[in-house]
Amino acid sequence: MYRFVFYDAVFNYASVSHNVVKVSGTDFQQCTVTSSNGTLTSGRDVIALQTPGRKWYICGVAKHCELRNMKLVTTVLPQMAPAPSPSASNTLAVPTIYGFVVALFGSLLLLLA
Ligand SMILES: [Cu+2]
Repeated sequence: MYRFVFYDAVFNYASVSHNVVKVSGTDFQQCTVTSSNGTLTSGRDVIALQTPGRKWYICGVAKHCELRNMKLVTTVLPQMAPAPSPSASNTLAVPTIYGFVVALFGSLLLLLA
C-alpha cells in the first residue's frame, strides 16, 4: 500500500521585485513563460506538493530566471507506507523550502524520511 507525504514549498521573496510562475519542464529549461496561469505574487506563496512528479517554478520577472537562476524544480516521490505504528504517525510532514531568498537551486529533490 502506498500513501503520500505532503510537502509545502514556501517561496519567500520581495513581491515588488519577483513572482513565482508554475511552468512546464520545457519552459523551465528555456526560462520562458508561455502562460500566466498560476502566477503567484504575494511574496510568501505556499504551494502544496500533493501529487508525485516533477514541478517547475520560475521567477517570471524580467530575466531573473536566466540571469539570476531564479528557478526551482522539485520531484515529489511517492512513499511506501511503513507498517502501521502508533508512534510513527507522520502522514503530514511539512518542511519548508525557502526559495528565491535562501537558496540558488538548480535541482532539489524532496526525499521522504
Ligand atoms: Cu525575480
